Amino acid sequence: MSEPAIFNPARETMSREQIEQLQLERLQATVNRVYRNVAFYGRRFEQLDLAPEDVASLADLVRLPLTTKQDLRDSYPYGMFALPLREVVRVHCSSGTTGQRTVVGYTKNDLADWAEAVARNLAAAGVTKDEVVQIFFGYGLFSGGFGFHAGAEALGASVIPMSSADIAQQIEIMHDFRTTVLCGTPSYALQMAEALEERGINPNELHLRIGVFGAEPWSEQTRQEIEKRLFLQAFDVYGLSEMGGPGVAAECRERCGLHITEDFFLPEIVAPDTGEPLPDGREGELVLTTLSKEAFPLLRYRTGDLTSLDRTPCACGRTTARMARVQRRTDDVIFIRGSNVSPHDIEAVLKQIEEVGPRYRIVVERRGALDVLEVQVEMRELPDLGTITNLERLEADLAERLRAAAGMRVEVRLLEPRSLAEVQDSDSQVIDRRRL
Ligand code: DLL
Repeated sequence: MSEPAIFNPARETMSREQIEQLQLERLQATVNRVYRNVAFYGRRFEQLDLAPEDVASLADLVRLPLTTKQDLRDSYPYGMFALPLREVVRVHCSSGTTGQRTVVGYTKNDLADWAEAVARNLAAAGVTKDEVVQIFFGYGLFSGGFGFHAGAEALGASVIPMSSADIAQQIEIMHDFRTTVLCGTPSYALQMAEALEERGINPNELHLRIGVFGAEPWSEQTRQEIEKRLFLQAFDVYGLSEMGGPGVAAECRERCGLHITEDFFLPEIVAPDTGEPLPDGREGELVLTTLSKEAFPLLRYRTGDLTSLDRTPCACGRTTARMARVQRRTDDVIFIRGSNVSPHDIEAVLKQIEEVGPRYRIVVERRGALDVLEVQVEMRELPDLGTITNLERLEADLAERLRAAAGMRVEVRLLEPRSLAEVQDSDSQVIDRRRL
């Protein structure tokens, strides 16, 4: 077996001055590109009375406009692309909701950079070309499967593109093909561990060594549980579709924060309420600027993820900034079955139906091996006893509309009028009963 190595030492072990010089050059190029080619940014620069030449140092970053998810939604589908579609060779979308997708484009160069970034992430976890890598992130509009696929191939590993095949198949392949590395969501990894136990398969019979898990928050306790039950070492990997997908940051074998691929992404932390920059070590909202993207460059994108930065060198030899593991968001996005569901989208559906409201609750539960999303909503009036069929019809109609909005089956529970009256406005509408 070859020793785990730094995939691109020239990029991952630069001095702070070198990193910052490269970031400044790339930031200036990006600013020029979006100013000229993306109408949204052209307008923002005008409003702020800002010209691309005003970015003379990294300290000028804070003068640039922030970009929000809503800005991306408003420009659906291609409004934020900086190049004509002719140059775009791939698109992916943010996962989950079908109503409010955001679309991300890639040029050939963007795809090559993406593969490099994920290859670095995998190498940081100790993955080498000798590994058999089973990828159970979904392949499709979601960026996870394709991103890991390209990264693992760039590393030279042997890739098994399982995508979201069922657990029985995953286990059969893992066993027969002697899989050594698993890549997927931690929640699905836990379900695999349970399935192994149910089938009486001892993980000793498998060849697993390393798990690279992400796309949703998971705790240290979950990590320990997965490691104990699958006989592997588990590493956290972070990304988001707006930045192209996975490849933004990942843990090395020291597991003391996630190394950011800083030549591709410029990180900042801001106060979620005011947008004011916060110093290293302070927790706040992660804001990212793309530094190499051709098709879909973004300035100061508000990720909604809460974390902190550490720019001190790491014992692994990498000098790139590290971010703390993301455990919370600034909003109530629910991570369920590999998708992200926003309570806003649920609420938008409920508001369209006059018989229900105003108060509602979203309850997430684990039932057997399945995570279930239930929407409990008050009825405006108590229906007559004779209208059971109408009630059933209402429930079915609501379930169908919510399924379309959430991109998955949603259970509906109609509640008596005012039964949620005691719920305070400040209370979260989301009750997550799963063990995270
Ligand atoms: O989840 C991209 C990805 C694929 C990342 C595979 C890692 C591995 P989205 O569907 O756009 O993209 O979801 C992005 O998921 O803003 C975080 O809130 C959350 N998230 C992603 N990774 C982690 C993680 C992909 N390791 C959103 N820990 C992000 C906690 C994570 N949250």
